[in-house]
Amino acid sequence: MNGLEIFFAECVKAVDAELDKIIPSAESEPNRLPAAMRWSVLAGGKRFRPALCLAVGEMFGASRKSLLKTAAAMEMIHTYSLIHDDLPAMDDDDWRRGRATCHKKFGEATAILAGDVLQTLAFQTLAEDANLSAEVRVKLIAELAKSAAKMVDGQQMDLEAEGKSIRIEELETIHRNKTGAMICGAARSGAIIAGANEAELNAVTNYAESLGLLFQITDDLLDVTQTTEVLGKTAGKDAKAEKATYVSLYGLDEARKLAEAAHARACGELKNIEKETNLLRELAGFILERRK
Ligand code: GRG
Repeated sequence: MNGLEIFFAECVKAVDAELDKIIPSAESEPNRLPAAMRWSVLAGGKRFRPALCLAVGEMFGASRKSLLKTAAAMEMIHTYSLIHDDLPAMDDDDWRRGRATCHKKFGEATAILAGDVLQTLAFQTLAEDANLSAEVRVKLIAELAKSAAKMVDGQQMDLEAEGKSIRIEELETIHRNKTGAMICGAARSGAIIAGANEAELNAVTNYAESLGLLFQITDDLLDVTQTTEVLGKTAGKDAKAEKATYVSLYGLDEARKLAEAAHARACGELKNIEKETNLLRELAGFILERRK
């Protein structure tokens, strides 16, 4: 394994252990909510947002212990969004993270509630994190609330754009919100925990914004170039839903060039951070090259 693979493997292990501690056990309650939460959260997933939070925080000198609960909270919000995104009223998908979607397994009402409770549990986790000062906790809660609200806004814009022809600027606004906001929030939260200064926080924000766009462009590319089996979610959905994507607006080759440009912008921003930024460069490379 190379350095990045080792980092990711460690992250997945530590974050999954934290999530396992935070989320109630399936036996703890007489209802099926904990089982539904666990079904979706502990189903794998790349754990990219938690990894980014840890990478940025550790680069600025924060301990892993101080970052882990926030990283887990990011993943809970992300998973809630996936559960709700898969619902019949939204993307209506049967397949996520290589298994049945939450509503297919537990029914629609339970899936809605599992998403809801993952969201509230994420904020509770931040509010109660005894490794952090009260001041930092409040900053993190505000950061997560803003990121999650932007994500919801982006989802609404995305739904309203379905079947319409939109301009590239609109597409970018949708994705800066829907996908980019949580990626940006994860990176900024790591920096906040580490006590990064204003200039450092700005550089991290610029890096993560480009990374968020890169993530979405590669997502659009994978939707047309990869199989459902490899992705663990239904491939080819964007064209079916008549969604405007980087591929539908630009074609495959041009979309790849846009991905390379977003990658270059993300890496270029790292020059403004006077720390060892290699891992962040590698994370951007991982997103550019990802196969799922
Ligand atoms: C329903 C509130 C609400 C929001 C939905 C996240 C989202 C907003 C929709 C998901 C649809 C989608 C495919 C978005 C593109 C980018 C994205 C967030 C992909 C999924 O994230 P990954 O690839 O998934 O990190 P894993 O499973 O690896 O965590």
